[in-house]
Amino acid sequence: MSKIKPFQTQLSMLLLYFALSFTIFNVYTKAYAATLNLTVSTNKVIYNVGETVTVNGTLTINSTPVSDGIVAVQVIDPKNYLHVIRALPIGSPTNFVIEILQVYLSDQEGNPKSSVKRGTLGYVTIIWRNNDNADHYTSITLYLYYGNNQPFLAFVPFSGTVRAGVTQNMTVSVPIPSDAPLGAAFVCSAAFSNLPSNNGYAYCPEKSSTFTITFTSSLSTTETLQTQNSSGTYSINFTTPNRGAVLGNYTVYASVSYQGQYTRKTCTFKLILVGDVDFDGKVDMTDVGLVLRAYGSKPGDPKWNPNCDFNGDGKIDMTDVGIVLRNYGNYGTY
Ligand SMILES: [Ca+2]
Ligand SMILES: [Ca+2]
Repeated sequence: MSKIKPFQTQLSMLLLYFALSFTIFNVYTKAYAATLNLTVSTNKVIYNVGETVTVNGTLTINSTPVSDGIVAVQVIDPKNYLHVIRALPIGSPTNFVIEILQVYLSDQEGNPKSSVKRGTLGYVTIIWRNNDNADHYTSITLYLYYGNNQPFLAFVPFSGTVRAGVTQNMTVSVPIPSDAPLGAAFVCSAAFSNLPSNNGYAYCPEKSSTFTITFTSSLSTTETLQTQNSSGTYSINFTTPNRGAVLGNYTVYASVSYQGQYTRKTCTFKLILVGDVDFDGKVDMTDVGLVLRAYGSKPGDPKWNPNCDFNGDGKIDMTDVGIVLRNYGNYGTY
């Protein structure tokens, strides 16, 4: 028995050494090297009008998926207008400094409504609260999109200081386009320290509700929706309209404030009008004519027009004619 003891002592010393160094290492990484890592990307770099853009990314701290974060995602169109603004829960975040309590379609006085006629002015009421015992500068956002996933309105109806413990509400008008698709639509609101493009972050996950865009007045129910994302990842998507989109380079911002650290990442994508040979913003008979004129040509030929080679295979053939015909009638603005 006594012969084994030195070995046991050595072993326990060794274990103690490992335990100590492991603890010191952990303290060290927590205090000095907690690396917050946010990624953002789109599933494609170039989209044709009518395609769906998917933005996704990950949020980790020390390579571990975050289970209680909020990622802000903002998309700016080529004319620098707000296109999409979201605040996505990563896992199950709690304890929000500023919180959206409700957002819903309403009348001008803030009474809930379930439907609005297209081509008229609708109203949206937002209620938010400062849960903290300090004042906070806040930007409240509104983002509306159709049931077909096309964004149609994104703006900041309120920016200012929200006093400690105070609940505020606001009713704002939202023009419903006369060409709006009938049926379900969605309104979404979140509270930010500032927009991600201005180095801000989301205070809370968004709240959203659904309403109906009608041809004439009718009734339907309004339900509140809550976005869910699993730990460490987020994803949103939106569809670009094939008629009336702003063409060019879009910028996507993603930001997060987590455990005292702030990080922001950006990526870009381009929206193009496939089939628009003369770049006048519409695919019409002129473009079909230009493709037919260049038909059968390859680089170097007098008839060759690189703008007509939509699939980039170095020849203008039936495939390119098919592409211009398939996109016929689409339009957008450069
Ligand atoms: Ca054209
Ligand atoms: Ca071709």
